[in-house]
Amino acid sequence: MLKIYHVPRTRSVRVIWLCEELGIPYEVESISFDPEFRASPEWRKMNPVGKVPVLTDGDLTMFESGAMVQYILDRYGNGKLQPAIGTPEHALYLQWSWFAEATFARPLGEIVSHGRAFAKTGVIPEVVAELQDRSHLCLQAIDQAVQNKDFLLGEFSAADIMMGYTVMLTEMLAPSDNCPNASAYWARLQERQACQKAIGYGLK
Ligand SMILES: N[C@@H](CCC(=O)N[C@@H](CS)C(=O)NCC(=O)O)C(=O)O
Repeated sequence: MLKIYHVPRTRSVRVIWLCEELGIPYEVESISFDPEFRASPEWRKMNPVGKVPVLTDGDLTMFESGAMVQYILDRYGNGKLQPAIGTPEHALYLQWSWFAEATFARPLGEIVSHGRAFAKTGVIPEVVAELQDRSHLCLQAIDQAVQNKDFLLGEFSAADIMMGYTVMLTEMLAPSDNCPNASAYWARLQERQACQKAIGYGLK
């Protein structure tokens, strides 16, 4: 049985969302996001850098949300939510999935880290603005990509789950009114029951 170690509003949302879309069984263990817990030897054994999420499947323990998504698809997905491996469509599926975490989420994560590092003295507005600019460039890429289609590949795929979470982070950390197609895309994603369930999981 898949077990997802979850904190609301974190990247474990992606993993719950995927399991819901696929209709496969999973268990959720809600964990603390306190830095003390994440620094504990117990948690570091699960995630060596003390982040969230973690996925276990029997003896397998994984960190990195995108890798979890790919593992679940390949092992339990029966070909759903990703194009056939080795096709140009799969290449684009990989591109958008990686872009969501490696390029787009990066400046957003830095905004959080900067806020934490400068919590006492106050953030440096120029630094935050530069990071937000980099996020907006990524959002513009999404705005263009979904100009004439509902989802990144046309049909809904797991790349939209990867991207949906990052767009949600953008809304929280670098909101922009200048990307109407991206906003409509995010609204479309939020209409999905699986998305609603994942985002709401564990929220009071
Ligand atoms: N690339 C990692 C990023 C993990 C990550 O940054 N998780 C956040 C929550 S969504 C976290 O644990 N932040 C706490 C910290 O960085 O101290 C993944 O996709 O799993």
